[in-house]
Amino acid sequence: MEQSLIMIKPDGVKQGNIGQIIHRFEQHDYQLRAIKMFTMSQELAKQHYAAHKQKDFFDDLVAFITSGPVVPMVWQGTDIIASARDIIGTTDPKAAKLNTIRADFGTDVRHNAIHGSDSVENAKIEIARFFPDM
Ligand code: YYY
Ligand code: MG
Repeated sequence: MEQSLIMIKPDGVKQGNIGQIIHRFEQHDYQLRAIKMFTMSQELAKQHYAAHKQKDFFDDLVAFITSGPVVPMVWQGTDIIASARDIIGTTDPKAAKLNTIRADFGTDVRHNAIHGSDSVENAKIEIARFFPDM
C-alpha cells in the first residue's frame, strides 16, 4: 500500500492547527502509520529541501522550517501521494483551491502549514529520513 510523508510545519504547530490538519486526513480512508514531534536540525532541513538549494529562498526556508517543532507523519492509502497533494493544495495558500489545507491554514508561499511527498521515490526517501525504524 502506498505511503506518503506528511509534515505539519512550524506555523501549523504554532497556530494550534495540528488536530484540524490531522482530522482532514482521518476524514479520508487513510491510515496513520507513524507520527512524532521534534525540531528539525539545520542538517536535516538542508537534506529535506536539497532540491531547492540553488533557489534564492533556500536560506529563509531552512530558517523557517527549523524555527520550531514540526509534526512529521506517515499516512497510508490508495494513491495517497497524489491525493494528499490535492487535499494539501498548491504551494501558495492564496492560490490554493477552496477547502484545501493550505487555503485554510497557510499564510504565504513559505508559511504554508504542511508538506506532502511529491512522488513515490521521494516518499520512500523522506519516510526513511524521518522514520528510519520503519
Ligand atoms: O511541493 P511544495 O511544498 O508545494 O512546493 P515547492 O515548490 O516544492 O517548494 C518547497 C517549499 O519551499 C514550499 O512548500 C515552501 C518553500 N518556498 C518558499 O519558502 N519560498 C518560495 N518562494 C517558494 C517555496
Ligand atoms: Mg515540492
